[in-house]
Amino acid sequence: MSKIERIETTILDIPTIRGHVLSMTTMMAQSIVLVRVRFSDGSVGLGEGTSIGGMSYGPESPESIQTAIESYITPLLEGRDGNDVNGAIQLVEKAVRGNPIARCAVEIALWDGLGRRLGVPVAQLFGGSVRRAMPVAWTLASGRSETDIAEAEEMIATRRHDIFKLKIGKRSVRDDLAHVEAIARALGGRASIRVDVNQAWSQTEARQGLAGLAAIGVALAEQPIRIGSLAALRALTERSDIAIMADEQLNGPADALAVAAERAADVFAVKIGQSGGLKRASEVTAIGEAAGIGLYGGTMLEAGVSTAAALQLFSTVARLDWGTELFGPLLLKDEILAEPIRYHDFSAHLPEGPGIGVTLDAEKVDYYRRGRARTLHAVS
Ligand code: MUC
Ligand code: MG
Repeated sequence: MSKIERIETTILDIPTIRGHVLSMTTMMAQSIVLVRVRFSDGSVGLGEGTSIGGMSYGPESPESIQTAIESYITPLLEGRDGNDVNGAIQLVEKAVRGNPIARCAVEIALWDGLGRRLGVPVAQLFGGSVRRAMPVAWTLASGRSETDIAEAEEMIATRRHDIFKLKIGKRSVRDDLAHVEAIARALGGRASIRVDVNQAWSQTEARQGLAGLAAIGVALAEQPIRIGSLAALRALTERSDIAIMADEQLNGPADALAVAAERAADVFAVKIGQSGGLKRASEVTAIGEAAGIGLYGGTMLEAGVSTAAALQLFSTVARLDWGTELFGPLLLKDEILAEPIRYHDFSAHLPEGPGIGVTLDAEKVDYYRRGRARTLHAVS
């Protein structure tokens, strides 16, 4: 038996390559809660959890993720059989309500440790991968149409992305439609254009906005209205000419079942963090598949560890109708993996090797560690 000996957490603060403008916040950096689970046989499992814009996107923050893990999850798991991942999930779910990102960060590390000890990728623990590469969207969110167009052109030219998600909802519907139209016209059918409103629209704004987006030729709108009323989301989905995707609305299998039962959305943004771990995210995909709802591999703008874990899971899903947006590491100014995840030919590629298939660059981790005393050298 390989026991869980110790669980360690570290917060890293890494600048983004540019301001990432969402309806509720502008991100200049991403804070990553890195988890290391140390097992009695010497093996180590890696995990990661991120929120977006502190607490502005959802109820968890980097600090709450760290506290939930250190004060509530770790005492439950230390000394337990490291191979009993399902037992750990059940124990944690019973004692820790909510906090899906914190639970997921630890669960990733447990699957990673198990895969490493068995010498198999995590995908194999979920039945095996059916694809090694997945289409990957890029989010255009500089806040300026011209900059977004230039960014998209570069992504298409370098064959990195041809699916673009535009962040809207901060400005008026009219201004947002002009912005989306400018980008769609510039790219002229060479890319799939989608939008994410991040809950910003009222029901009336959503009706107007969705009609305008359909006229422009946008393929999909993500979370147009605030979460809570499935009846309201369903009313929009029923009359919309473009696909409606549920994102913030989905916090695990029970929410997925409720959305599916109401036919409140056409597509699920499946996020391993928001779902409360790989296991529950796989159940969300199963509910979506059974209900005939389209699937999309979503992100919380995670760095390489959680992105690799998500790739492992999404590689096992039968239909990924809308591809993925697992571009998180590319939004960061620096890479914390020893070997970065590969992005080319409009796809993210599944890392090779046991567990989630990635290792850390120890120096980078140390450099971005929160609270680390940075030595400033005077320039003469
Ligand atoms: C979200 O709302 O989907 C995913 C991509 C991105 O740019 O923001 C996130 C969060
Ligand atoms: Mg979203």
